[in-house]
Amino acid sequence: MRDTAPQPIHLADYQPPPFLVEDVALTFRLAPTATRVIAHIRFSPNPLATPGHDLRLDGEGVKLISASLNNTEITATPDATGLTIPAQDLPEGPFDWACEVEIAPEGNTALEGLYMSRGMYCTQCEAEGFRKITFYPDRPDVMAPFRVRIESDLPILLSNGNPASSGPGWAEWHDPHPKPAYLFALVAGDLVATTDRFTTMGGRDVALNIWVRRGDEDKIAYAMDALKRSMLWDEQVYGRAYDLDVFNIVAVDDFNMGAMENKGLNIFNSRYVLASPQTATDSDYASIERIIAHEYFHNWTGNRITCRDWFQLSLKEGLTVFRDQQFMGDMRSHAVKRIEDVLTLRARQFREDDGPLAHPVRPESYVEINNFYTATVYEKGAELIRMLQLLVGEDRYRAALDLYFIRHDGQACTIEDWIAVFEEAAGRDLSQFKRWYEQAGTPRVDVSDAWDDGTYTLTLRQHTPPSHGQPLKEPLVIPVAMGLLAADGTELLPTQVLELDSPEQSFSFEGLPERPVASLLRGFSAPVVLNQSLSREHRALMLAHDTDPFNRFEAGRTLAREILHAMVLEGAKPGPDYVQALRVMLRDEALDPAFRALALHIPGQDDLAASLHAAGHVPDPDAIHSARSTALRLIAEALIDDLLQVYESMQTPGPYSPDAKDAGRRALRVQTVALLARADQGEKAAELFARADNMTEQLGAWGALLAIGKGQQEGAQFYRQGTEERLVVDKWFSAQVMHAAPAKAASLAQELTQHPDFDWKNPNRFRSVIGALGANPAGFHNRNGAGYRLVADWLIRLDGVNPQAAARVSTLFETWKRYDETRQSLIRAELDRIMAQDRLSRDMGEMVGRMLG
Ligand code: 0A1
Ligand code: ZN
Repeated sequence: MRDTAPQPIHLADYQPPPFLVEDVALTFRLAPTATRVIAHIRFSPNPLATPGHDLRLDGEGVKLISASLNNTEITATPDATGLTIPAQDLPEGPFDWACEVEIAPEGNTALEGLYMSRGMYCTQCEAEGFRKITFYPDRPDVMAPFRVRIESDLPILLSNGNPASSGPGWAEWHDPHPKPAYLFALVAGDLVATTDRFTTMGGRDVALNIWVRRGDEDKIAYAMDALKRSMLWDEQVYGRAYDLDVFNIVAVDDFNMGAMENKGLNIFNSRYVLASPQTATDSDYASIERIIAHEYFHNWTGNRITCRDWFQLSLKEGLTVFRDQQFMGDMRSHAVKRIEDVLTLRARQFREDDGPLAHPVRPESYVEINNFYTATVYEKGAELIRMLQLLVGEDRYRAALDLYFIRHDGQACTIEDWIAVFEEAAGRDLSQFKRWYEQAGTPRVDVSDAWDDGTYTLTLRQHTPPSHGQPLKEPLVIPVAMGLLAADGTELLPTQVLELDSPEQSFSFEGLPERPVASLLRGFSAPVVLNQSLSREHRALMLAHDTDPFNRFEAGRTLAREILHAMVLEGAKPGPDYVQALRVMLRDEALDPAFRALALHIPGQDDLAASLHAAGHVPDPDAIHSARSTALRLIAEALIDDLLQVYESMQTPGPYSPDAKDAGRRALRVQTVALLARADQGEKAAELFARADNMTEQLGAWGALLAIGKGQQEGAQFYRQGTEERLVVDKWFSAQVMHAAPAKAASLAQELTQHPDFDWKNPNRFRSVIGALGANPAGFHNRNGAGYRLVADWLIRLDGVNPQAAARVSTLFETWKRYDETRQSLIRAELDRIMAQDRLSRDMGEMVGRMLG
């Protein structure tokens, strides 16, 4: 255990930086074990700060070789987190600081700062990685233009901004746009580019380059296409154009997160760039499209306008996620995209918000900021913006954004700045709305209704459960989009938005011909749990007739959840009415196949564990797993002819195309083949596996076989064809673990960690085994505790080399308090064991400490 727990940092303690940076010039002499970094920085006192401060520069793991002030050499003695030049040693007014440091990228396994990935140099500076490169005021409200010179024998040398000049063994870059250090990037390697061009609406001719390792050039066409569509979309929808002459994207194999929006030089986890029909699934293609767009959109929401401090992270992330969701809806289907986004929100953010790691969209304190790149900051943050748009209307939303871009370009901003542009553009007070940023936890909205002679009255009550440090919550402004349906399915009242802003409120609708069924929270208009008790007939009515596609989906999902609860708790069986409703949906050719595929998915194990817990039960992962398996078998047996027919009809003629239309057909095909396997029709999946010319169908078919205890032969073939493809081998690992039978999952995962291809220091590979075990809840939570032990062993091991990646995976334990006493004590023992480690990282210490509460 560590002697002293690291101290939290509080939003309330924010102080403006005492010194601003006018200009930065960096020279890198690259060498794997001894890279030299020479920095020349011009500082000036910040007029907004009190005078007389020491100069404090952050720096971690950097060896100081020499330093000077205004060209006079000085001696400075760094401590563990940086160095201080006392105020009395500083010249009056602006001054030049220079220093030379040495760093060792080869030994940097944390993948933060400057590191190496298979012979290539690469950086990751968000959130606080720049301090591992040189001494610097490493905070987002210090923005400066950068000049960078790279010296190396490697052929390709890249940094932010525009190329300035180059010669044999060196290259210089200039980024004229002032930026915080977290957006700094450098790449050097033997890379090849595919180049394209884009002309902005202002007439700027931009070179677009996607850099990959030799051999991967054939896998970037889709990413390039997505980039060009993103650039055009941001001009057309937000009026935002690109602002440099080049836009570089680099794919790197070792990367902690998905991708990074460094100015003019986006760096991507290769799994979100590289795609061919044989190596990537349709959902990989969709992720590539989304993440390419996300990083590109950051150029305005994040880079041109950045965050004042890390508490404001959702200012850039929530907004950019909202923008990428809008983009994906425009590119594909709004209805399907909304359903997928809500499923992700519930699976990740509601899970977080209901457990010990709950925190507000704008947290008030943190120990390690890297632990706050969460579903709450990202996905719930995006939901807040969606609600703002709904509350003020699309035109005023756009006016607010225009004002935001004009007023704050080049600044480091806060959530207050953001709310203010909405208040001005919409002419309304949003102080109550701001609570959404400040209160953790998912609000509950309980519904009751009454009918009296033509008048229908809806009563809505809201409450948000207590969370760590926030025992009492204030009422929020909750936009509830709703409509009313008649018993025959016709719409009596089209969608309108109710604003629920008190603990309890009633809304009356007069002059109705009959008692209606209320279709509430259409489009999932607010990130809340809606408790509306409806009969099965009414849910079936909504499933068949609601004009809102989200609520149609939701009605089916809620029905399925209720049936599964009854199966888990009472051993019930799915009734014929539910099966018939599924059949109608499955056969409805007017419906988008992608929508039908989603509607056929029954709630997953974790969804059921959460919902059973919310209903006051202690979830039993074994019972959930077996109820789901039984439900899938019974549904499949009852629908076998329909499934066979739809399976055949969903073939995609012609060569593979990742577009939404074909992807939707494949999704339905894979979904039907997986159900057929449950009804003893595994040969269909085997056949599909053998014939498939694309990864979506191949992996879908293999997964269907694995889920019924088959697929050995297919697994061997899958591995053989993928040996040279790291991203395919990741899938080979994860599919086996995810689909393993509960009693065998942990031992299989354990066995796979001994496989020669289990390169555990590579974050993607680590997650493909250890993370995948968490995606097999009955396996992970097996009563013998083997899953818990294995995960804890590996978290401890990874924490020693890559704390950030390890801390993220530790969230597998975040739901531990839902479970029975035996499981809780097994998990507690593992969390205690992690906590007792000698050299526990700050990242892991904070996560486990919060989970232990
Ligand atoms: N800003 C990036 C994600 C990112 C965040 C943190 C990182 O290291 C701690 C790396 C990347 C994005 O939103 O895409
Ligand atoms: Zn982002």
